[in-house]
Amino acid sequence: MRKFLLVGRTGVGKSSFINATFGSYIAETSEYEACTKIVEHYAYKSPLGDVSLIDTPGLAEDDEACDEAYLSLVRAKVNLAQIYATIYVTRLNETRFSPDEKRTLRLLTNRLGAHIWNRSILVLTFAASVPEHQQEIFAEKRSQQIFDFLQIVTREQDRHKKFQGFEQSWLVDNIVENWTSDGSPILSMLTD
Ligand SMILES: Nc1nc2c(ncn2[C@@H]2O[C@H](COP(=O)(O)OP(=O)(O)OP(=O)(O)O)[C@@H](O)[C@H]2O)c(=O)[nH]1
Ligand SMILES: [Mg+2]
Repeated sequence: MRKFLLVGRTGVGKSSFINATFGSYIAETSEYEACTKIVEHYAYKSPLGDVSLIDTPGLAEDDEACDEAYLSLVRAKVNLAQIYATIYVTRLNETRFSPDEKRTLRLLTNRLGAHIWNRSILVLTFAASVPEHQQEIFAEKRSQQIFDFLQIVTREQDRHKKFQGFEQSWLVDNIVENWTSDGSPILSMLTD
């Protein structure tokens, strides 16, 4: 069973991504308030093999103490050595690289370990909120900012093991139906 750990700030669409993958509402989501408070494993049988998607509480909801508590919970509930890949979820339709996002990336690296990025996927949500002709350029900008910052924070931890880049990067919209005809991108991670 391949296990995927979903992480990112509050409200970016981690739980919604799970629902979109399963095609049903199993992970609670919320428009107006930080929603997921626990770490939950969702198992999924696909024609290509079994998958587990692990939902986690969003970071940057409140102060750093809150983030620390959530990350302790992740460490207690998840065997990180068994994670096949980390899925970092963030919104495509943000035009600034926010201090919240930097703090989130730094805390994830410091508290869970730089190795969580060894096999990692970037999921850019709210894609349909960006005009089609700008999606490519937004995606490039967002991933470059995140890549550059992760190189810095991983090098701080161990200068020989700096971030090598995301294995894949997916543009998704969890809410706008039929946004892509390709089905769940998770399936592409099961075929090798
Ligand atoms: N338009 C659009 N809305 C989305 C998308 N993904 C999530 N949303 C909406 O954004 C809000 C937050 O989504 P959640 O899935 O609860 O976000 P989360 O990352 O799980 O948040 P926490 O549990 O607080 O960490 C909900 O109202 C979703 O319907 C997307 O791709 N497009
Ligand atoms: Mg959630």
